[in-house]
Amino acid sequence: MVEKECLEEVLRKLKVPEFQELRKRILRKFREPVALPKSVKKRGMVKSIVRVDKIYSIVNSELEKLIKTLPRESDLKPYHLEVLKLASIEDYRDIVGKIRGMQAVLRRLWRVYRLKIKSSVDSAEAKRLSREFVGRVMSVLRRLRHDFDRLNTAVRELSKLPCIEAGAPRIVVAGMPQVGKSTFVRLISTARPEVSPFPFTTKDIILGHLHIGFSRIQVIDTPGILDRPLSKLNPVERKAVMALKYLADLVLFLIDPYEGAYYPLSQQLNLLKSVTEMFKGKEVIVAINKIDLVSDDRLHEVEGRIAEVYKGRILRMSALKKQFVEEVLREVVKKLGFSENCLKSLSV
Ligand SMILES: Nc1nc2c(ncn2[C@@H]2O[C@H](COP(=O)(O)OP(=O)(O)OP(=O)(O)O)[C@@H](O)[C@H]2O)c(=O)[nH]1
Ligand SMILES: [Mg+2]
Repeated sequence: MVEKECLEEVLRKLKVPEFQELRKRILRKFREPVALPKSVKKRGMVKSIVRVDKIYSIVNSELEKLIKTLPRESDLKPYHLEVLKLASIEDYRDIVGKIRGMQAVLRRLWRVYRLKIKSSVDSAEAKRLSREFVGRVMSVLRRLRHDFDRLNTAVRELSKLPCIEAGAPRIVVAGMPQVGKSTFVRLISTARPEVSPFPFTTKDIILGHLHIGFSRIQVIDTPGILDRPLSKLNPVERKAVMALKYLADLVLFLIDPYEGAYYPLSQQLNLLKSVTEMFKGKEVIVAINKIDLVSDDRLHEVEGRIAEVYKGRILRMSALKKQFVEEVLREVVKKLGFSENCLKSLSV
């Protein structure tokens, strides 16, 4: 069976026309010589009609492609709308509607000018009318210029999202920057997010799969979130919040216990508290990562501090050294409701 492409994949291939580029194409086409069979009469008038038809066909096919490919707002999932909002596009439906409207305006113009040219008195008038037609088309496109730019932003932002399946369970890996989210996701799933010693290495939502028996779990890497009020978060951090809110069946929250961590434990715990409060209905698993960097005493101290804000079981691992990663996975898989049998097939 051929798998249907997801919306994001379709959008990755879509090119929103750019006004200047379209303008150049139209002018080039308009200047191209028109070859007609010898038998054709009223050659000047026919050439003008051919030119008008060609211009209309270029513009109409661009608009048609857009209208056919762009999803309706009602087909977008809440997380798509959230991503558009983060890109300051809250009027997606209006933009697409405007393009549809302009397509109809262009069709009318084309019909009117064809008739006018057909009833022109001589080839000079036909030529003047075909020029006028191009001018009117340009002015319609110029009015759409800003909408094309915003649509381009919308398409780019939406196509950065991975193809999320509705059926397969999803875990979202979250935490402050640099706690090792991407290292963990790389290790346990098919995703290959970049890992580096600098905060905000991950700037987008990244999806990987973890195969267990015949099932697959969607593992989602997110950008780090800083400990600050929601209204102060930047658009990159807000993508992580969006993933937590809309995509997570289960949240795996990672903590860096190292005294010299990029962000102090107190801030990490504030964030953990905010996340559990903000997403009350969601199951959250907490794992201390980078245990290879700290002593047992420090580990106990960190566990004690976490327990002040989180009541569940606290796991430990080192994603870099591949220590106890399997234990974390077991907890994840168990919480997602997989059977003990499935757990047997897990290995890191
Ligand atoms: N010692 C040690 N280092 C680790 C471990 N896990 C990750 N690191 C290192 O921590 C740094 C950050 O790792 P990332 O996986 O990029 O962290 P992240 O949470 O995805 O960071 P952002 O994308 O910036 O939010 C890298 O230098 C990793 O090699 C671990 O278990 N032990
Ligand atoms: Mg990362």
